[in-house]
Amino acid sequence: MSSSPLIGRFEWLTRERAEHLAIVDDRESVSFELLGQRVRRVAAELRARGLSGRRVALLVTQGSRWVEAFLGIIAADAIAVPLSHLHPEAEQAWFVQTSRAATVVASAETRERVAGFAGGLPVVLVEALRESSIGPADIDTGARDVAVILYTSGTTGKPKGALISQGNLEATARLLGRAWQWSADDVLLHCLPLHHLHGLGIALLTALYAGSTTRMLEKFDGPRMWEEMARATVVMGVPTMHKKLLDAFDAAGPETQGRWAAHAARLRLVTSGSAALPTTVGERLRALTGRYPLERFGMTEIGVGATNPLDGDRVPGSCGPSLAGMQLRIVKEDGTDAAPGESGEIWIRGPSVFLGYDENPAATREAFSEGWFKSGDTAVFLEGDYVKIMGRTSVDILKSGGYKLSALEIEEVLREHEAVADVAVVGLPDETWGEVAVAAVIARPGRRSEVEGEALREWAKARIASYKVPKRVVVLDDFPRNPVGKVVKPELAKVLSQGA
Ligand code: MLC
Ligand code: AMP
Repeated sequence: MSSSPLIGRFEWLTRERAEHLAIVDDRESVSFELLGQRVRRVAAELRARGLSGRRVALLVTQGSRWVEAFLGIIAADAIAVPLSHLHPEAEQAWFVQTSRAATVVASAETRERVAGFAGGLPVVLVEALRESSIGPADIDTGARDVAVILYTSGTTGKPKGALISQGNLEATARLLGRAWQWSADDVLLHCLPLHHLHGLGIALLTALYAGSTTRMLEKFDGPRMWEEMARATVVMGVPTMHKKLLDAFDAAGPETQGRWAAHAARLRLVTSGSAALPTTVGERLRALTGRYPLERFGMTEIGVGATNPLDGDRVPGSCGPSLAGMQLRIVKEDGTDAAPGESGEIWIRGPSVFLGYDENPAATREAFSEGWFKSGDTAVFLEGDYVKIMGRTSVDILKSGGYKLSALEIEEVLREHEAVADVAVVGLPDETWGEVAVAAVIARPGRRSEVEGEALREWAKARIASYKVPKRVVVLDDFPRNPVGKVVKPELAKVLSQGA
């Protein structure tokens, strides 16, 4: 038996639930036994290549091959750096270099793209790794501290790499397994991106850990989700997915709606997280599924900190009390704990709190106070320890469709455009995305047309993921500024909302 908490659990599952399906994707259905065999082969190959203890990036189509590559990297005692197909080449190269990846694992479909940004690093195909002839390795990982690096945007320009251990991932899977009563009978319908904690730790690994089956789609697709719900017990999503599911429902004919409503009514659990769930969306889901969706609060750095109960009262607009096994405080500016109704910052402590930021001891130090992780979220306790999130403490952090965006990172990129004299990015409320990034730009004299309309957006798409590209660019003569010349973003947001 492996000494590693996460891999040890999978080893047990591959024996005890050998025939049970672990992953079902559009190509194949993989039992726990087969998953275990393939993970061992991937691990054996990676070890033979001297990658234990090294960082291994992966850009693999979502599905069984992604899971095999990811678990194989961990079982080889290497550190996984999941990449996303949404990032253009320049960003991918940055992630690979910054993480100091030694190799990139690709799949047949992603091979060409990976070759474009791997910068001379070896590229190996998961299809070859999982058919290795070396012979399955005995998994005896030393369970080095770091299992995975997930990049998350912060209040500084570039994203920071959060160092997450196997113990962290195991804790999230175990605590959620208990709180949400996961069982081997569950079938998770999975459509979340796997390079973020929601899709990876909260959804996929929690389901696998419980010995459940995961029906994995390559990407979110409203109508397909409704059809696949027929065979699912659990659906997890960000609020934008739930909104888009409802939009797809509304666009369907009466017969289809009847079928989809029957699928929804059979679900055991629908969860929402990564951003605030609008109560209008929640209530419509209640009407279709019979229960208000279970909203919970989480973060890359901490796993899940608070959750509404599976069986008790789910309070719309709240994320429930702290997850059993985690501790949560709301701390006022003066460092004392907030009484119910008083606002403060959420601080978290517990087994799923990450190890720190990669190569960034200053940011790590700043993020903690006496062992508590300071989330940067403002919140209040309602009655009965239920937490209500009021928003981010920093105006420069946006949440759009569940992705965390840094206004400063986007500004830094847009400022490189030669026709841009100055730029400020703010978040504006949006029905579908929760919040959208909008860029206010001061153009250099005579160069307005180079940034107006779609011009700056198109230019930016080659440099940053399109979900980070501001949905709207507004050219202004100047920004609202304070006496020392600093842009007053709340004022700017008002100006931009009026012009919307
Ligand atoms: C896509 N676009 C977005 C966007 N997603 N723009 C802003 N915000 C987003 N989140 C862009 C596309 O690039 C495209 O740009 C245009 O919007 C239309 O895209 P689409 O086809 O409508 O989008 P879709 O593919 O359906 O994606 C929507 C989505 C996706 C909701 C499925 O955003 C998504 O997977 N979000 C999940 C994010 C997530 O997992 N976060 C978890 C973080 S962990 P253009 O210009 O090319 O047309 C965490 C911890 C916790 O937060 O607690 O869970
Ligand atoms: P990320 O850094 O991408 O992991 O995003 C974590 C952030 O998402 C948290 O700090 C919150 O700001 C936000 N978040 C997560 N869940 C919720 C929720 N249920 N309601 C409001 N915000 C949330």
